Amino acid sequence: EEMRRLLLKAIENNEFYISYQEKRDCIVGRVIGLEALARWDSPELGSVSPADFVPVIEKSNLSISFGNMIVRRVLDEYEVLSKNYKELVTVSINISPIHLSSDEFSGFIIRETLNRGIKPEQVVLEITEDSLIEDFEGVSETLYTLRKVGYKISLDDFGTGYSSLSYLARLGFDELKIDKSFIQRLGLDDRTGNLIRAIINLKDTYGISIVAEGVETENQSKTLLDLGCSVHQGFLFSRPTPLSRH
Ligand code: G
Ligand code: G
Ligand code: MN
Ligand code: NA
Repeated sequence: EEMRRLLLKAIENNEFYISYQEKRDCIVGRVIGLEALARWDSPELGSVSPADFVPVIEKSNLSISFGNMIVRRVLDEYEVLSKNYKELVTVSINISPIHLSSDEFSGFIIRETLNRGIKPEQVVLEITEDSLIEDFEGVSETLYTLRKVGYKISLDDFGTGYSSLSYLARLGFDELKIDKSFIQRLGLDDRTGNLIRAIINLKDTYGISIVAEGVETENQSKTLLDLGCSVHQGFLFSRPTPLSRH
């Protein structure tokens, strides 16, 4: 269809840019990471949200070329960033299920990272549960390889799938991001608080760090701190913005 044709052209003509959102440790009081979020400025359609174009990419066989392009762009920008920042922050990249499960993925990202002199330890790969459903064996092997090299693996949108806990037990993760839908219900009912507390308890069981995303109010931030979650991401602290403004 039309959007597919425009996306193909957009990948060729570089119509994308990257916005970065800060991830803040509220106890230490500093930014510890940046999440890269793709943005598309289409000459024909104007600015299109990834919530709208990423699904079309996935359905159009463009996941790998798009994903590779994003990885290269983010690592190029990170190479510059890490020279300017005195305190090094990590960079998080959203990896689509199709991209992650392609045979070339681990070789590709390792090469692109090391070629730029970037340490894999500084790179966080955000994946969703969907990645694990199709080809669990293949993806878990890829994740094992990547973690051994030093990459941090983050399970994004945690709580929105239906079998997250079994994946946590079977795979090694470094980070878990509580989906913003839970954060938005915080304080509105008791259940949500209890659920978030249970998620935060996984920190010790699995030795992972817990990130709350979609934190918009001081109240949410304070409640999360009381519950034992100190790493927050959301509009309260940072709107996604291009690197030149970080
Ligand atoms: O940035 P937010 O604007 O609206 O993003 C909407 C959705 O698009 C989120 O689920 C986010 O994870 C996803 N997304 C944003 N950037 C990328 C990207 O570079 N790659 C992939 N696969 N998904 C992305
Ligand atoms: O799926 P993923 O978690 O990667 O997507 C992050 C999405 O959340 C992006 O669309 C980003 O723009 C959005 N986002 C980030 N912070 C906030 C926030 O505080 N509130 C809301 N509503 N959305 C947010
Ligand atoms: Mn994400
Ligand atoms: Na998320």
